[in-house]
Amino acid sequence: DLGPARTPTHPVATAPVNGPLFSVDGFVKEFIHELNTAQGVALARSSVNDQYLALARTVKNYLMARWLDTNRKTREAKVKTVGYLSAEYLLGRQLGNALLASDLNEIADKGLELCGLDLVTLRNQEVEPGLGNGGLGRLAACFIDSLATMNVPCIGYGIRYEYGIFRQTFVDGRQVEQPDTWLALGSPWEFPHPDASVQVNFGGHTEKYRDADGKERTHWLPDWNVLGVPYNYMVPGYLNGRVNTLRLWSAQATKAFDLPTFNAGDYAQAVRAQTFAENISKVLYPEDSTPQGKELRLQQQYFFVACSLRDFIDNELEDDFDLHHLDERIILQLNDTHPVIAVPELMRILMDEKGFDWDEAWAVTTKCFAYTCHTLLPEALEVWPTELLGRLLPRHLEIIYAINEQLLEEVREAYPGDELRARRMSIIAEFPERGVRMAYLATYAATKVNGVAALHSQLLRDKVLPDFSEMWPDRFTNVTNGVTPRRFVKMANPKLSELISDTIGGGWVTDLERLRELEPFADDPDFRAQFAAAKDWNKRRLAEVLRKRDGIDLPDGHLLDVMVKRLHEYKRQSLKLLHVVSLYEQVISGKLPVDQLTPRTVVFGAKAAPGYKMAKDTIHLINRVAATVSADPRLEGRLKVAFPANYNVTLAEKLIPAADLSEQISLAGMEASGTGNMKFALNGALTIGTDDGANVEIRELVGDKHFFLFGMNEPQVAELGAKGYNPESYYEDNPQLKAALDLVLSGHFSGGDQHLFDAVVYNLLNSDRFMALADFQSYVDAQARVEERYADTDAWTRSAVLNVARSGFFSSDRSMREYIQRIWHTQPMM
Ligand code: CR1
Repeated sequence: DLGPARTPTHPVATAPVNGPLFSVDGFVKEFIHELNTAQGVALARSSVNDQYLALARTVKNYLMARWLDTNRKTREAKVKTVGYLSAEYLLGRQLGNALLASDLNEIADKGLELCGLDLVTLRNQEVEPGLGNGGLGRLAACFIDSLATMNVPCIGYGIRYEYGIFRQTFVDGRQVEQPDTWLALGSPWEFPHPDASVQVNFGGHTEKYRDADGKERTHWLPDWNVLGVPYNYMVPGYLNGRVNTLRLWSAQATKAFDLPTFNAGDYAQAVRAQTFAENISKVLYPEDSTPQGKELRLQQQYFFVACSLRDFIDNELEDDFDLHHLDERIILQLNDTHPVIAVPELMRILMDEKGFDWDEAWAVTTKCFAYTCHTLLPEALEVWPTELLGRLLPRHLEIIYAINEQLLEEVREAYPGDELRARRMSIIAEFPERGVRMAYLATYAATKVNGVAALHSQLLRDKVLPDFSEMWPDRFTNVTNGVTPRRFVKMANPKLSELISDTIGGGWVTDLERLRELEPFADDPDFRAQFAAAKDWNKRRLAEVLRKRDGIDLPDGHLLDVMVKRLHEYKRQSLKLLHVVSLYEQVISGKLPVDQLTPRTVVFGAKAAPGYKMAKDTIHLINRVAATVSADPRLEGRLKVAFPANYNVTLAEKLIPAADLSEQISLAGMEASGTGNMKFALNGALTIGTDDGANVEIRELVGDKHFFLFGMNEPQVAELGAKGYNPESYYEDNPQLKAALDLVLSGHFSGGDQHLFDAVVYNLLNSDRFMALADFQSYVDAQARVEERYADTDAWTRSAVLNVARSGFFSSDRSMREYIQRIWHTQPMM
């Protein structure tokens, strides 16, 4: 039975084995001890950073005994572990989550007060580890939280980037990237283990030889290598005593410097190799949903995957473990194609190092991997040029060729004479250059392939991998994404959480479907009033944050309309912007009396990949519109646009609970799932959205009446595309749309410069790949329905309550349960 983890009630004044005392006094003692001995300062002389670090270490000390205990028990039980392989973990701040998981909030609050300190201030000192770009990285963080909470053994494997996702600043409205120095003020959450470093090889060539039995074998003779140093992080379950491990790898040179060169006095040259090696884990590639086919990126991918496999086989398994049964001890989940090089790496280890023959190695390998695809954009599927892959990993390329031969043989056997099909399915692409299609390799090797929402998984089968799904229909499955209710409801929305727990008890935190029990309260005016009060509190809290952080004033009593996600054309921030410009244009041209506008503040949050010109131009335009609209006295108190810089997990935790309206407006068939959409619904925002990704399931669950649907659905998009889409005709035929675009073209938002935003506007008029203009009218109409509902406060709040009550499905605990049952076949530990 994989029922949700139950909440144990532990007495508050006992100590875990070898841990500090669960009492305010015990806590204070531990905190002061950390301050004095680890920070080397007295309380009276300590900085906020000293205090934060000491607090983090104190909380860690409470979790420590449980962590060691978890590791010991898991090792002893020899159970199957989930090896989650992900190039990204967008963790968010650690302190709040650790306090929550260990039930220390109250004790810490009181203890710090006794020291004359304030917990909130210390929490705000933490710089979040932004080791991911967006949805994919945040999903990984939610999944490992759920597994720990559900008592499932898991090791998260990834890269300890020295610089995470860039810090976004705006200069004259344009995005300027700053390095993310998240380690600069100390990193109390990590445990480096240089003693457990592993070596990773690159380059060189291969040679054939005969082993003792006369069998032909292959030998890889690499020509350079680096060390991978593991850094362990705690992944605490919620109040259940389990602490899993996240193991991130940092690259180091095998030799600090070249001694002869150093002795000869050329110091810069002597450390060159070191710099080169350390570059591998230096920085996260800031691309989201589009691959960066750069050599360093492939080095990163192989680096962390090679470290992780080596680590698991050498350090997590018994010395005499028979690797023929590897699948009984691990299932390696491939989070998108980034870690797919693990497939030939495991084949290489088994054959070249452990003496398996091909069939044996393949039989094991195909049982150990499962693959999640996170995209539908064809250009987002990684294809590594064989030239590059062969130069960096010659042995792996050989193995990939051999895998491909076997695949094509199977295809030709299943579909004799269908040579076109064989060519379509080949792992090796021939155009525009010879390359390895990593998604095909993953699909062929994996036990299961899943998409991340029902619609996405369907389109994956029908459009991205149709030949594979025809040949192996049972391999394909769907697991709709989820989000952790601990961080995104309990922690981010304390007022709503309190109200929910007071109403239905606290069990919902680990059993989110229980939110259903709130449904009847949607009709209870008392409950609605408290619900609305929590929303107001969240808005005030946000206002304070934005004032301090960005100097932005949030007006009172506005509909808070929020679009936060990466800047991408397919997500259509430009459509939201056209709506804003249109409202504004109608007022200043006198077509719409300003008092007929619903008072509304539109908040954007979005980073653009530094090399993505159209995205950056869109950010510039949003900022110019925001400045113009917000400064125009004619709109005062009625329409405001805010674009706080550097949207990240920390800001999301403040923004999402405050939102009234959630913008999920991608072109249907483009957003694989979305997870922000789930967080908004769970925090009582209503969604305006297309029939795309997980929106489809949100709408089904919360009900049509409580979701503002607009736009074409996926078949209609396909039909319009096939017929030939002409965006300009929408401009010509729709005066409201025309007026909005003309206002941008007139230079109104660019100080009279009529060409500043040509790239954005003419892209919409001439190409508009994501059909924003086609959906414009429908979007505007849906926004009118939003305003109508919002005018009826009771009706709005009722819908908001029902959104919360009916969104329990979107817990990542549920996602994990589905992976466990249908893909991993692992067991929770008791
Ligand atoms: C998708 O765009 C999805 C997340 C998590 C993103 C988004 O719709 O919710 O993955 N894909 O599954 C992505 O980042 C690299 O691709």
